Amino acid sequence: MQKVLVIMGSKSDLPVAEKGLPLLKRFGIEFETAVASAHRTPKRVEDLVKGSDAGVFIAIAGLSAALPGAVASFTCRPVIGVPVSGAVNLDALLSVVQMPPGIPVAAVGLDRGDNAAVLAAEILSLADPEIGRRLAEYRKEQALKVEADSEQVRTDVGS
Ligand code: RP5
Repeated sequence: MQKVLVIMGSKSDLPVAEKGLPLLKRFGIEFETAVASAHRTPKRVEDLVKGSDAGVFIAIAGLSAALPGAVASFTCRPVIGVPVSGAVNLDALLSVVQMPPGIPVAAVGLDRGDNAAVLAAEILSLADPEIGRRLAEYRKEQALKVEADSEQVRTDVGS
């Protein structure tokens, strides 16, 4: 079950999803995408989740951002919620974080579709060493970038 279902509350959330999709590909994780609204198409959300064999769900939404919680209500598998930024920001962030007892959503930061993909990979790596190997490689690259940036800054400021 090394699959991720990425659900967006609206097509306008796609740029946030697109931060994570290349990472899922890189980690060798199969994914499907869908648009479904917690408020406008609740039955569609239910059907998508109940009909999915994904091991992890990523739910992306802004404004009242009910989608991650709605997805979690239909599954016992892990749900990662990505709040989408807007005019207010705290609305979506708090909505994703403030789940009631017993139905958690793993919230990442505003617009952090990339971190949602990495977290999904971390969860799936527990049962798949190849995903773990690719994750370790990715993390090493990130560390090397920081070191290269540090060297660049040192050169730029001349000390
Ligand atoms: C969009 O409305 C937002 O980005 C969000 O994903 C969506 C929320 O819609 P509902 O699920 O509340 O209908 O503009």
